[in-house]
Amino acid sequence: MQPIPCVTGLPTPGRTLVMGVVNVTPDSFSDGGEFLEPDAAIRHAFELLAEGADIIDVGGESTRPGAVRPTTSVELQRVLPVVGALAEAGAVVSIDTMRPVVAAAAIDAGARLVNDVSGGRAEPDLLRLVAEAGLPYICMHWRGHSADMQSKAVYADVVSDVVAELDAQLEACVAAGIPADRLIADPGLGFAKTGDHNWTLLQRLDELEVLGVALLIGASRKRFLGTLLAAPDGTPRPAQERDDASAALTALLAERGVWGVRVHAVRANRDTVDTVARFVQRD
Ligand code: PMM
Repeated sequence: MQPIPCVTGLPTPGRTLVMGVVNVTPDSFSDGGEFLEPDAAIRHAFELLAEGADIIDVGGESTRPGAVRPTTSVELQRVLPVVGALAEAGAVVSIDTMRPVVAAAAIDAGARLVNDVSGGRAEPDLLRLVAEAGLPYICMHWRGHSADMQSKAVYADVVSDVVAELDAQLEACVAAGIPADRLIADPGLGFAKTGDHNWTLLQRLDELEVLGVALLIGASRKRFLGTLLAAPDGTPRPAQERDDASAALTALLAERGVWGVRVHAVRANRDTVDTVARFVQRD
């Protein structure tokens, strides 16, 4: 068990943080269409906060394999009312976007963290914007947009390749002016990765510690869990029925001291994190 690292500008509860997901999209694999109306998204986010989410991650672009990107104005329309309402209520809001324009508007509306699944590779200007705003930043391993990312799931050794590529992405963040104590690295499970790649990354997570920054993992409801839990006829378990497996992974990750988990079912995952925190505490 590693001590949980601190990220400047974000809560430090002394346990793994729970980031609750709110996808304001019609097509996310995990909850697409459920929270497309701002009121529904806001209501859902407040439920997640009541269940113990430390951070709410608001996104307006689905990144499921093959997804078509929304226009910038559609993305803005989706996320801004939700970010504004949550920030006004005092919640710690993360904006899940690759676009500097969307990040800037969300920061104006009160977002306190930028979650960029492209890790600065889609639009490098985003890094300078985050540096100037003095905010923390999630830098995810990324090889390309969702439309064709699965064709890029080719590695000599997935762990060493992801570490080397993430290290270069983090270096670009620091060069743009984001200090290391505001950086969070994420191996990007499912992004240009097969199910086996995801499992290998999880099994060898300790090798990501060389990156020297806090780690966030987004395993919740992902396809590799649907495959693991498939019915006897091979039909993958539906996304909404993968929460027990997601919480099982959270237990293992919390025990290893990861900084945060990005999840849909907040109550189960927060209960898991609290249970692990008590289990590893020696009085
Ligand atoms: N996964 C998704 C979206 N955003 N952000 C980070 N940092 N890490 C992830 O693994 C990640 C993400 C896709 O999953 P979703 O459709 O459930 O949001």
